[in-house]
Amino acid sequence: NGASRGSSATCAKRVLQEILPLPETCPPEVLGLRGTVYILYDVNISEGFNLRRDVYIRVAVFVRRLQRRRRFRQVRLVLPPWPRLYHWHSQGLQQAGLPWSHFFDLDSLRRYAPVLDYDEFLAEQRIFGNPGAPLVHVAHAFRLQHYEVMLEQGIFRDKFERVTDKPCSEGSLSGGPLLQQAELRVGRFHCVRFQGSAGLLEKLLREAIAEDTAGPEDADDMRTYALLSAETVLHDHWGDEHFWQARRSMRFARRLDQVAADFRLHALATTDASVGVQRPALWELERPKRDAKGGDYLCAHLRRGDFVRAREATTPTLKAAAQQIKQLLRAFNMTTVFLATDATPYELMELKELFYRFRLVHFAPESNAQRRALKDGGVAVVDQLVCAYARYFVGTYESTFTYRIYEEREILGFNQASTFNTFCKALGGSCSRNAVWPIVW
Ligand code: GFB
Repeated sequence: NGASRGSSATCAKRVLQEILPLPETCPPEVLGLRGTVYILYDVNISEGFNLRRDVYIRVAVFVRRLQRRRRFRQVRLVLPPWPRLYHWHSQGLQQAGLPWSHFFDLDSLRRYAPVLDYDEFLAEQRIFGNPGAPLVHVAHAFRLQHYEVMLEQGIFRDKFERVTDKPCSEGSLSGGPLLQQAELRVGRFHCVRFQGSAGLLEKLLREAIAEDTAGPEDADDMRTYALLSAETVLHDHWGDEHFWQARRSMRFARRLDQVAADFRLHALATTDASVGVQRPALWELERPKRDAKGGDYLCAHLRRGDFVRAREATTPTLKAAAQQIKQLLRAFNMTTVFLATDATPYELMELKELFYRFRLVHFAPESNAQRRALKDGGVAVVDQLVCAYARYFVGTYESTFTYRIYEEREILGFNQASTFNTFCKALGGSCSRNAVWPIVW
C-alpha cells in the first residue's frame, strides 16, 4: 500500500547504492516513482518540540488523505531535520539537523503516512536526478502567513491568497537557506496569506502543479514543493479518529523507549506488566481500554524556564508546586514522585530540600556517552515516557509538553481522572485547568 512504499523505495535505493554501479542518471520509473510529489515542510524556528509534533499530525493527516487522489498517488512527506531548538541548552552536543529517526519510530509513522527522513529524500533525489549534482530543486516554496484580519463580517472563512502587495523573497524572509539545508534551491518563492485547515493545501498545490505542467508529457515528472511556517495550518478535524490514528502512529524510537523502560525498572521498580500496560507491537492493533494501573509513583511535569517569566500568573513557585505534589502523594498514599522538569540544577536542589520524608526521583543520563547519545531532546522524551506510566499525573497549565503526556496516557489506557490534572498557581486556590481531550477510537 501507499504507506509502505516509502520504505520499499528506501530499501531498493540501498540495494542500488550498495550493489549496482549507478548510471549517470537513474530514471524514476526504475523504482516506480514516476510522478512523485515530495512535500517538504518547516515550522517557525521559535516553536518548541511538542508543538512541532502537533504540526506533524496536521500535515500527516492531510498527506494520507491526499494519497487517495490520482495526481497524488505517489506523494511523499519529507520530515524536516530538527534544527537546534531554543530549549536545548546543553553545550558540547551536536544538536542541529537531527533526523526524525533520532526521536521516532519511522516504520511506525510510515504505516500511517508516506514519510521520508530528510536524508532518505536526498538519497532518492540523487539517484533519480543527477547523482553528481550538489543542489536539489524545489519547484515552489510557499511561506504561509496569517491574514491581518481574520473575520469577514464576523465569519471565519477558510481561504488563501498569494501576497502581491508586499515584497516577498526567500532571502529577506527566511534568514537562511530553506529548512537550513544548503543544497535546496527554490525555483519560485511565494508568500501566501493562509487561513484554514490542512485540506485547503491541496488547492494551493494543484495551482502550483498546473503552473509547472506544460502538457500531459510533464505530468509524470517528479516535483518538490515546500510549505514554510506550516504551524499556520489548522487541523482538518482536531481530535477525531484520524488525529488519534496519526498520534498513535507517532511512537518514540525504540532506543528511547528502552532507556525509559530501564530507568522505570531500576529507579521506580516498575515493568509494563506490573503497571498493567501491554502495548501491542503495532499501533494498529491497539484497542480502547481504561484499566492501566501505573507504577507506584506520581509524576509531576513542572515547567520552568521561560514559563516562570512569561507565564508568571499561572506558574507555581517551587514551594507552591512542592506543596501541591505532597498533598497529592498523601491523598493517594504514595511516597515517590518522579519529577519531569526543565528546572535549573539550582532549582532542582531547592526542590529536593522541599521533599524531605518523600522520595523525589529525577532522570539524568547515567554517563556522558548516554548524554551524547540522547541529547537534550532525547532526555525530554524519556521524561515524557516515564510520566506516561505513572499511577497519577499532574502537569503544567498550557504546556504542550504536558499535553503530549496526556495523549500518551490516553493511548495507554489510564482513566481520565489520573491524567488530566494541572498545577495551580498556589495550593488551595481555584485556578484554570488544562482542557480535557479524550482519545477517540
Ligand atoms: O516542548 P515545548 O514546546 O513545550 O518546549 P511547552 C519546552 C521544551 O523545554 C521541551 C524542555 O521540548 C524540552 O526541551 N522541557 C520542558 C523539558 N519540560 C521539560 C521536562 O520536564 N524535562 C525535560 N528534560 N525537558 C512552549 C515553548 O513550551 O510554550 C514556546 O516551546 C512557548 O517557546 C510556549 O514558550 C508558550 O509548550 O511547555
